Amino acid sequence: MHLSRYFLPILRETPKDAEIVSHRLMLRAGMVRQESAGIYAWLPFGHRVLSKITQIVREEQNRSGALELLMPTIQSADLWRESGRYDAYGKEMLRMADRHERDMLYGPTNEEMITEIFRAYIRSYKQLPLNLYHIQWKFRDEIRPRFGTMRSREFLMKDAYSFDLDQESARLSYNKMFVAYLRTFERLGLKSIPMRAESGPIGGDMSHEFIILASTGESEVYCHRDYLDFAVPGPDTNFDDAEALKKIVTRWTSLYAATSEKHDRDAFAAVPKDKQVTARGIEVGHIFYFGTRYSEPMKAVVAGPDGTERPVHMGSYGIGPTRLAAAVIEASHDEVGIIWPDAVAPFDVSIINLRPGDSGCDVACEQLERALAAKGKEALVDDTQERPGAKFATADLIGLPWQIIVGPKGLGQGQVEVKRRATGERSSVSIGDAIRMVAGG
Ligand code: 5CA
Repeated sequence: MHLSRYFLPILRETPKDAEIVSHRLMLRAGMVRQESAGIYAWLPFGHRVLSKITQIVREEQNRSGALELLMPTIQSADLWRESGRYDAYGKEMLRMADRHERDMLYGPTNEEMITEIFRAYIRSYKQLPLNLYHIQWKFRDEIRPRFGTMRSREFLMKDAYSFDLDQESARLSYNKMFVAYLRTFERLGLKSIPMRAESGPIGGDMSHEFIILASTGESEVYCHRDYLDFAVPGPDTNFDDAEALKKIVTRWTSLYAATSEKHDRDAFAAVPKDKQVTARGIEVGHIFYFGTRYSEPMKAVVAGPDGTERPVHMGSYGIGPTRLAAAVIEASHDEVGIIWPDAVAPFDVSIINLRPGDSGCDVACEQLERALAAKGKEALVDDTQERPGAKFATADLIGLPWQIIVGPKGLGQGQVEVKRRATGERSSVSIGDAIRMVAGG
């Protein structure tokens, strides 16, 4: 991709009304544009990041056995009257009427709709367990949307819903999602810690928030330092092995970790002083088991092995991809810009042409771009007429993992300069070596 033909509206000035660094950088790097309070358009550069995030989320959901579908954003109020949540939800719900004066709403979440789909088709325990998810826009009319896409009114959510015959099998579904979440956040380059969260009417410990530590996080969190060094289960994890999953979850819940709502001062005081971490955190995922909270009022029942019908046991599992884009930046930036982890980088490398129009530089850039593409690496070639200083500033701001700087002087000696964005390390190498460094092998 050539920058002269791309749409990357860089802002040189720091936007005044953006309070946190990720919001400032997302605006400056031309990733998003605010269209109304808490409502954002994702511009091409930001959209690439969002697509990479949702793809990783999707792959890990699929790996755990969940099935993707797509439910609409607009829902009927009658569905929510069945569960009793239509009146209870309050002003956060965006309500509207269609031309026939039927009450409709823009979905803030989908428990009711998925329960309706389930009850239409599933009758027997033999069709369980089932976990259905979608990645769809939600709307919550937050009083104070802030921090850009971190807490917005319209946001993307991956929400999964599990269905099981009883509490014991629901626990296995819960554990599958728990492990899938650990893997998802690690692949995004984030260290997440599952923390006990409010579990609602069912009680027990069946609700966890997945928290990323970051100084700008909205929640105050307390945890054992050892969690930061725990190894995350690998891609070979067997999601059909109930015992193995239970072991992983037990280990990841064995030490103290709680948000302020669940904080227990005495239990935390028992953690050795040098292991106590008090920090701020960003909630990037939240998983719940809520048993028959929806299946009972909405009559989603299945016949068990003895033929008697009973309400199905459910859980729901949310991840916020639009919040994650901001969280990744909070966790990975420096004073001059974003530092994308390889897995979510919108392109793999900036190729900076210091003298567009110079045939040597143009040919070398083309050669690099093509050779890297053949190895599956995407380049953004800065072929604009900006000064070198401005090009370097742009490359650092947009934070692609690698930079290859191509100028007439270096080329005269058969060399280009390669810079790793995260460390600032630079080396002058041949074009062949530059390709090997960026593409590996
Ligand atoms: N029905 C459940 C689980 S599917 C649910 O709605 N859970 S939630 O409210 O915790 O939201 C799930 C995830 O969506 C959160 O962990 C967060 O990552 C994301 N999220 C929630 N509210 C917002 C918001 N206002 N802006 C951006 N992301 C949000």
